[in-house]
Amino acid sequence: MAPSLRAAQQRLCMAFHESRFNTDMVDHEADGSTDNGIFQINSRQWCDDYRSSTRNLCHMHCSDLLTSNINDDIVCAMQIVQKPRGMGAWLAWRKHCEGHDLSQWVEGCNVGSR
Ligand SMILES: [Ca+2]
Repeated sequence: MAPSLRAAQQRLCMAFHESRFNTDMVDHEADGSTDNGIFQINSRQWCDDYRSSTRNLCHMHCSDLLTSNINDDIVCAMQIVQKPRGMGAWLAWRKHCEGHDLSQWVEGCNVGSR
């Protein structure tokens, strides 16, 4: 299987288990930070929600992670994946996707056979 297809499976599985593909989902964490959008990106490290202190490593407002346009969400998620933990940054990925058979996630996408 092409590496890009394998990566797509991992990301789809992660996004489903984090947000059920809900782009405007906000989760409030015990430390006062928020997890935002389809990839549940946390405000402590990655975006600014104007309420908690943040490193804002993606240089964006958390509200931009709640729009139906997920291009900027993907750019931010790509930065998170570059870190040593990789996809392991997402708890739901570790719980539901890591080491699982993910072939269902690209079924019907018509990729890989051409
Ligand atoms: Ca967005």
